[in-house]
Amino acid sequence: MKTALITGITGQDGTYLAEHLLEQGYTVYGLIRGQNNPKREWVESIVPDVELVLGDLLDQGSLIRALEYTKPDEVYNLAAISYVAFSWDQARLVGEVTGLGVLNMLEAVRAVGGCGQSNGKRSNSIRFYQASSSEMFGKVREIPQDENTPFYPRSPYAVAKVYGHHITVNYRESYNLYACSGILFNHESPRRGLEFVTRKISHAVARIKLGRQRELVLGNLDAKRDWGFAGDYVRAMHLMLQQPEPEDFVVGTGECHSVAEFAELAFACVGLNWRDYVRTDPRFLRPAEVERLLANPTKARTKLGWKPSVTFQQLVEMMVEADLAAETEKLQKGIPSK
Ligand code: NDP
Ligand code: GDR
Repeated sequence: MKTALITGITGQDGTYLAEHLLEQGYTVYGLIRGQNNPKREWVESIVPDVELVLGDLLDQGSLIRALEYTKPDEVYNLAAISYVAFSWDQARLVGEVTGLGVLNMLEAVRAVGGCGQSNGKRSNSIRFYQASSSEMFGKVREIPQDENTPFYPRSPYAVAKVYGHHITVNYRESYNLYACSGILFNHESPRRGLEFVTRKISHAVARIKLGRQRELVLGNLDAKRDWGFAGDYVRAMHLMLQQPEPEDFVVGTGECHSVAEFAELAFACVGLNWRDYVRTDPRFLRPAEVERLLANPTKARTKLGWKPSVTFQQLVEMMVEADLAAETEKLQKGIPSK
């Protein structure tokens, strides 16, 4: 019986990972921040068996206390400010949370796990997973991207993630920590935040179909992403920490599609033509864009035995169906449109 602590439990990936670990027989704790986090109830409704402990990546003492209380075998550091567009507005905060927050957690792991010198012997029993991102490849140096592709971050978020990645590798090499960086490409689901383009689209499609919204305003329709299903990606996170030695892995589908393609498919799911409803507005364009990301997930496939189970088409359908069901329920209950 193993114990895991997940930071970022209120985010998209947190509950999927918790569900997966509970299925594997783990005792699971989730780190939650704030004195009255509005997402607490939502998390408790999905994973009631997860105990929530207070903590914030910016407050190292709280991280140490969380580790002392939960005594985890594995720490999954999913917490971050993860919305790329927002990272230009509050670049310093994003640097502190998404970048230096990783250092805070690694130092807490060292302190609590009693990690010693880099003398070849691993004296810290805690295994650490860092949620790194394909955004680190940014203005890509090669296509597709794998574990050896150089980084070229294009946003304050991506710059912070590059720091998080390198400090994880550095602590592994300096202190012989069992620490892995999972370089995950975009993964989506009905639990995705509404600020991200896929969910913004599926949510709008449902509302337009039900007559609750007139149009959908987007930014760059030509951006291409390697989109997979979040439920598949959390399996890869877990597999990484089960390897004999800690390593970094790229996780993606090896297929990429444009924002326009996602919108076209999503509207088609409800029998509508996307061109009748989508318009673009420059206010959704980014100061520096990542045009195209495509994973080469060969290492994850061969070493972890990981492969995705949900296709792009199935992902779009799953998201539209979930939003349609939720919006229909709201309509039936007379919950006002917003
Ligand atoms: P979300 O944005 O949905 O969730 C982010 C989580 O971080 C939330 O639980 C949030 O809590 C928490 N958080 C934010 N600030 C702090 C803080 N100061 N202290 C503690 N917790 C904090 O992200 P996802 O679930 O989509 O992604 C999980 C991780 O994986 C993130 O690090 C993201 O950057 C990374 N990633 C995601 C990819 C994706 O496609 N989803 C791809 C590659 C990497 P609260 O609710 O309180 O704000
Ligand atoms: P991304 O996801 O930046 O890849 O980061 P997002 O869904 O925000 O954008 C994907 C692409 O769509 C374009 N786009 C729009 N994006 C948003 N959010 N809203 C719009 O209206 C819109 N119109 C077009 C964007 O310009 C972009 O090219 C996600 C996050 O989960 C990160 O935390 C994670 O690290 C990466 O995926 C991998």
